[in-house]
Amino acid sequence: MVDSLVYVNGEFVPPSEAKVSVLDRGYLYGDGVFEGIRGYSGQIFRLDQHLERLYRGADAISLDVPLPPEELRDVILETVRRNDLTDCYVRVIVSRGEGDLGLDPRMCRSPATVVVIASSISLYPPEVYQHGLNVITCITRRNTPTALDPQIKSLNYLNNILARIEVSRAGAHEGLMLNHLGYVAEATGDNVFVWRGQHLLTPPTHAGLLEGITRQVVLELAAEIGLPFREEMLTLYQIYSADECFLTGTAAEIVPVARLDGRIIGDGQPGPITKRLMARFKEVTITEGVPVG
Ligand code: PXG
Repeated sequence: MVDSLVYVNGEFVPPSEAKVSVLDRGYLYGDGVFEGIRGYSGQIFRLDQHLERLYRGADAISLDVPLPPEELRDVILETVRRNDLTDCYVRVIVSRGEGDLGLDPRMCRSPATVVVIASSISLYPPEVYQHGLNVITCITRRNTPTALDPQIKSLNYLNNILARIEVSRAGAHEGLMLNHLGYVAEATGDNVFVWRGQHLLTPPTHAGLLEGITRQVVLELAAEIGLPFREEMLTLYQIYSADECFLTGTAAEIVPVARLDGRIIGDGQPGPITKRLMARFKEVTITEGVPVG
């Protein structure tokens, strides 16, 4: 981040000068939404889907993004360009802006704050892509959609962070989160898939999960390859006894799961279906995308 530039409300500034007010409601209340987007070989992967999710989330919390999607799209491309990055991780943050204390968003006196950071990310050590993740089931349940819908990628990530703390304490790589009924929802920052009974299965959105862009890509790849797939409520039993399991996310990409709660999944190595999807995903990420220019 030494020579990097960050976009803050219409300006590109060095990170040390990129400042947001302590009275911004993103800071005070987690009042805002964000996106994590990846660029590969000078192209931004699934940019329009990320933008659509961001604007939908903003709409869900009655937040007006002060610039239209086409302009924010240009800002994202410009931020990547100015940082001279070919492979990157872009973080877009829209918070409600500065205002007087008090929950009512009408306390807000300024337009929403828009920040774009172009950097890099690595969630897990590189060897897990060859050998698989060690995953635990977290005690912390995923937010219930009737309270705060996980489909909104809001600045309130404490639910996920509490689960992530359990993961670190257990010395594991990642944590599986169940919904309030005990069905599998997702991992702390990734979606979950299993291959069992010759079907690819993943929980439906109403299980209480973020509808991942990578999850969508994997479903498209499954259709393309001709793998039968279904969205289905999953219990822990269906993961423990799966032939293969993997997680998906923009930061994680596709990452195999070797163990869950100490139980070996399949033969404990990335399986043929997982490997096939990983290989095809790699091809897709370097061929499609919006050129940074
Ligand atoms: N579930 C949750 C809760 C997430 O936050 C995903 C699934 C995967 O979605 P995508 O659209 O990326 O396939 C996410 C992704 C970060 C960061 O620091 C963001 C996520 C996960 C981990 C880190 O920007 N979001």
